[in-house]
Amino acid sequence: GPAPEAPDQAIAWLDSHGRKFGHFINGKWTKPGKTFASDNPASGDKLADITDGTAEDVDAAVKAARAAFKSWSALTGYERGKYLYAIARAVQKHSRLFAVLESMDNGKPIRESRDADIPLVARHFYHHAGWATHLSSQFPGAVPYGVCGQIIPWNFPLLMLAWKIAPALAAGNTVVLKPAEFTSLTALLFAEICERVGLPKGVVNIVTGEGDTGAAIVNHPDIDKIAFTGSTEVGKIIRAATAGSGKGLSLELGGKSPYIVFEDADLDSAVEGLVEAIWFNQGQVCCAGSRLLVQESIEERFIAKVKTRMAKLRVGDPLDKSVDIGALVAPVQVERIKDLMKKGVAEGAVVYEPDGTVPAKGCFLKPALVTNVSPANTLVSEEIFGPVLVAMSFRTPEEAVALANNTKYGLAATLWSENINLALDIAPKLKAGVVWINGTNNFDAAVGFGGYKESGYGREGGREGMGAYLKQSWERDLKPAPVL
Ligand code: TXE
Repeated sequence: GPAPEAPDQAIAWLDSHGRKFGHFINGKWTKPGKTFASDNPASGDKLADITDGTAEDVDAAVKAARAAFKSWSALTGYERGKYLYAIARAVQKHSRLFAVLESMDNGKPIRESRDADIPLVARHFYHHAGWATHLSSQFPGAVPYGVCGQIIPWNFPLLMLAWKIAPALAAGNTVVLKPAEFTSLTALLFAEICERVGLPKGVVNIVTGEGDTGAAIVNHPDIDKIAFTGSTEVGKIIRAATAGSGKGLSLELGGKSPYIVFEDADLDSAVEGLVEAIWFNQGQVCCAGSRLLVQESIEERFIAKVKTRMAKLRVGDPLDKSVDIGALVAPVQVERIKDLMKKGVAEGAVVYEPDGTVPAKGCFLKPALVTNVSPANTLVSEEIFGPVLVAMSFRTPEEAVALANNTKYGLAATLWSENINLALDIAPKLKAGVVWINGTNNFDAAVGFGGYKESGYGREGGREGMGAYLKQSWERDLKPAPVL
């Protein structure tokens, strides 16, 4: 096969920072403070030391963002759009470095960071550069919020940054963003991109840190809007913490999305879709198709096909271009998944894993298929966030809908059928923010993404996502009418 992607360029970049990073505040790098280690989950080796942001660091970043807001929001959309185009081009120019660094930091296969994550990042900035130019015609009277606090997870580090920063900047907001503690590196490289394209200082501020740093952002009195992607547990804390504060809020949280295969589906395509749905990014995807619901009449045949396909999935070095499943993000996530599996098995679940080995060192898990479960099983009800597919069967379309909606989440759903009448009948009955038919995990900057129920609220992408960073004309603070 082809030689693995070389890490040299990423290592040279880390070395150029002495492998120790401060924050990026007001266009400058701060001196590193108290730090924690960021490791490569495939090897366990330390990549860099990252500063654990304090409340004072967050305050400095908010002050910088507040000061920058005045002139940034006063630019025309066209002028802001030019910066977003410049960022998009710079991401493309350095896409190899970004992809390798992302795979080293997060553990995802290079094929995914190279072909999915980084191109989608560039796409998101291009798309929102276009929005910036058209704001006054598309959202007449709307104004930006001000300073946005943005907290993101570790599963798509740079892509989640793009989802947050691109619309915020297009609208004229300034931002304080905290990457997840496991994966700060591409956000820090992104800060350097902002420097290089000459983005005015204070428009983008990156503060690294753990949960406490995130909480300091959420609770800062001079932040106007919070955008969070992460666990439902933390989402609930943030919702409570911001209630009554007047801050805008959007939450993109967990999921347990159904993947429904009807008896008339193109089974081979449905199997390929399933690989994408649950084994993309080691299953660490909020909208992962983690609950297979297969019609009883084809259950045996379909499960056999899935097992055959699973045996062909290659688990290993994320920088190896032929690897399908890389490393999970951190040992704590591997332990979390193993604990859930133990619980599920104790409740009666049967686990299939293909033969073969995975690297002894590093955060690797084989793909797994869980059967013999009822809706009450932990593995059916809880988000596993790993390479674990849970399968159940149904007899009628009505039963498929009932099973699909029997969850506290509602982020995404997938259905496969060659019968367009059936597909169009079922799709609107699924309580999910996005429904894919005969395809899965299709993302586009032009389409809103977000959840129902405990998967959160608010949309990112599309017109709704753009509007989420603008105060609409009817929300603006009304000045009292002058007394004549
Ligand atoms: O998430 P956290 P964790 C789910 C998934 C995963 C589980 C745990 O099931 O196994 O959550 O992951 C910051 N105030 N998802 O513990 O803690 C934190 O520093 C403010 C699904 O890593 O929610 C990080 O930047 N911020 C999800 C971000 O929140 C706080 C993606 C997410 O971390 C905070 C990630 C606090 N009190 C996990 N505590 C998805 N929807 O894709 C932590 N943070």
